[in-house]
Amino acid sequence: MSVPAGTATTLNCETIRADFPALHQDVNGHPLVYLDNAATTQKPQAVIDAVRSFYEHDCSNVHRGVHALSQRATVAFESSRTSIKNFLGARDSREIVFTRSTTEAINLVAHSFVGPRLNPGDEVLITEMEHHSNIVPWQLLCDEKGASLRIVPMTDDAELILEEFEKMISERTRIVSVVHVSNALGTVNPVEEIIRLAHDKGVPVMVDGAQAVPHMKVDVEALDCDFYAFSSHKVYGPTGIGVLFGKRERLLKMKPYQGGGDMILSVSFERTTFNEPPHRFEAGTPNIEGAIGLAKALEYIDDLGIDAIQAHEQSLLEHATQAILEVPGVRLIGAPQHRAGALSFVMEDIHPHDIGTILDQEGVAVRAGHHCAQPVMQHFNLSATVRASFGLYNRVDEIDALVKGLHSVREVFG
Ligand code: C6P
Repeated sequence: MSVPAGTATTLNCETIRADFPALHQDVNGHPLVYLDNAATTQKPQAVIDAVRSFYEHDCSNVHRGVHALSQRATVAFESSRTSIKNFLGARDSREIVFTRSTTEAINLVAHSFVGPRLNPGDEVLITEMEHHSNIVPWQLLCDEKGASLRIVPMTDDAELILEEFEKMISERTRIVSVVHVSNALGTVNPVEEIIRLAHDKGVPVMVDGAQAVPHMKVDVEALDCDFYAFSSHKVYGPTGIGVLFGKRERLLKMKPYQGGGDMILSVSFERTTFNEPPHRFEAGTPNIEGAIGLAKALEYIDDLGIDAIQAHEQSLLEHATQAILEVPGVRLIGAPQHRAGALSFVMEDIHPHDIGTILDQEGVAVRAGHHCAQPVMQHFNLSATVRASFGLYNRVDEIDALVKGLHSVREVFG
């Protein structure tokens, strides 16, 4: 596939789909309809080839060897960091830390930035629509430090209540950590405004961008966030690698996350001195092929144009919203003004797991469960929902297959 950078206004799904080998298979006798992109995305051939090429030609450790393979691996690894810096609109590639995932990025900030600054009685402010990855690390830290975790509520439409947020930021707040796009609801949060309000009170902000980066332009400089995290596997890249953007002045003042090779300048039994960021936070041999594959995935997105991807996915969401609601007994969860990537719904008297199982019989892959966001489920008094989540390769006829599957569910359950 070759589309000149930034020129695409609509996506040619057929050309794109040809790039994704895993999409071309039958599941339970039906062509696969993959609508579980919020859990993880399929990978284009270019990403698979980049990972494979590393193992076939350049396989070596980074930052350690003087030999040719190690130098090639180091150049490829570090130029991936530069690609990610450009993709996120960061100023400096030293602001890009490779992690295992969004989860690890949040844990890193909790441990190395907030932990040393958190005292008994201090507060960490998150929201009611967080993924467990943006709840539990803060809970652990608050318990350890005698601090409080405070929760910004949301409405039944699944929108954050900003007036409450404003009231809850206090002189005790040490960080605001907020999800950019909710994985369980699809709500796009007004993070620009949240960051501005927090900064007005001198409070740093961490953004969980796991579900935003695949669906919209993210510019960390324009957002002015202090930290931003995302996972490669949700943006068509390999699993096992994620990214933490951190403002340089913040990273410079942070203590290491883990100890080991590559994060040090010198070690003796008496004293160890630490490397500069980002290496200070990357102990041990990194996921080299993951970084290379991720850079390739971001290049793939850039070639299509993130605006074209967003427009395509928005039209899928609009179609899905209308079509699903026409199925008797279906109720969508939340009605936010801005939604991206995912829709959650329930069907009267039918458990989401049963819906997911019957859809799978028709080749339709969705997620059924609490989506690692149990407080969201509690808000709506539910134990689970069905979630359909979309990616750049999905087509309108796949939504029609989902809707047909939902009619089958009704028939099975009378
Ligand atoms: N959500 C989902 O099906 P990791 O596992 O570290 O790559 O991503 C964690 C994470 C953090 N924040 C948000 C908003 C997320 O959606 C996720 C992952 C997947 O919704 C798997 S639970």
